[in-house]
Amino acid sequence: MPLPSLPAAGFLNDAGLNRQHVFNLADLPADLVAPLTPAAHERQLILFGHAGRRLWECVQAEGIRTDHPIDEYSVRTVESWLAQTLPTARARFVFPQHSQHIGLQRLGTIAGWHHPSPFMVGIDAVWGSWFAYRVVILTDTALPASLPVDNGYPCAHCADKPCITACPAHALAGGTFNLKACNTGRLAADSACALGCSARRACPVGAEHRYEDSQIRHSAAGSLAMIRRYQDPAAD
Ligand code: B12
Repeated sequence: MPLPSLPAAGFLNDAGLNRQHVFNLADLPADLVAPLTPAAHERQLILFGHAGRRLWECVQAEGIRTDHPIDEYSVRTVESWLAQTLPTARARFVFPQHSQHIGLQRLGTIAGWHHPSPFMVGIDAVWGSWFAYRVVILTDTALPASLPVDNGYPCAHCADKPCITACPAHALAGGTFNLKACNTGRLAADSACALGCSARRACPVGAEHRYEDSQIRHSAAGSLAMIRRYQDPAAD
């Protein structure tokens, strides 16, 4: 039996937002929902993600003119989808606007998308770690809730774990991810991974979906800037 999909999912897939999941707010853990302070009429949460290279191709085709082209493109795309598909729905964007307040990987776990890789970016057997969460909206809709889509956890069968040895900061060597070592390694003057995680790149799973180098550099520059702000909040 085909899984229920969002109306006009083809529009989103073509635009690179090729992962979507509808949750009923009432079915989600209360502590995940609470920071979003849903209004009484908001009954569903729709998560939009991208996997693979298509999104960046679309972003580049529109032209990169600001510091946050992926977020802006993704929001515009979901706005167009809403206008075409659910014109009477009331929808509120809660991500990317409030990114610190929503556990995206927890949502991804419930959707079946997320399994933790040794380097903590989510992974599955089809896309590898080459996917991310782009937009979350709360709506007053009554769409069919999505069923989890779980492509499997490849690290469970990976004997070599090349990600662990590829990390120049040895952040994965101790059996758990050492975020401090990761950050220190990325901030080092001669860092090999400031603008692209060597562990993520070494993972063979879903290698055909690996982002183009310009996307890797773009996203890594964003997280590097975030790390610099953590270390020196006065830097802004
Ligand atoms: C803060 C943050 C960071 C911080 C530190 C992470 C941390 N936990 O302290 C920094 C700036 C270092 C960072 C780096 C990166 N991040 Co980041 N980050 C976030 C953010 C905004 C919040 C995470 C968080 O703390 N949530 C609060 C907790 C309570 O939420 P949670 O879901 O319950 O907790 C999970 C995560 O925190 C995770 N976790 C714990 N420690 C770490 C450490 C790292 C490095 C990561 C990635 C995850 C992670 O495990 C928890 C259980 O699943 C999320 C977006 C979001 N709103 O979720 C992205 C997010 C986790 N990051 C993401 C990515 C892609 C990256 C980078 C690869 C970006 C890049 N290209 O450089 C790097 C990865 C670092 C590496 N290994 O190379 C993606 C992961 C996508 C996926 N497939 O899973 C997310 C989900 C953003 C998105 N829009 O999709 N990140």
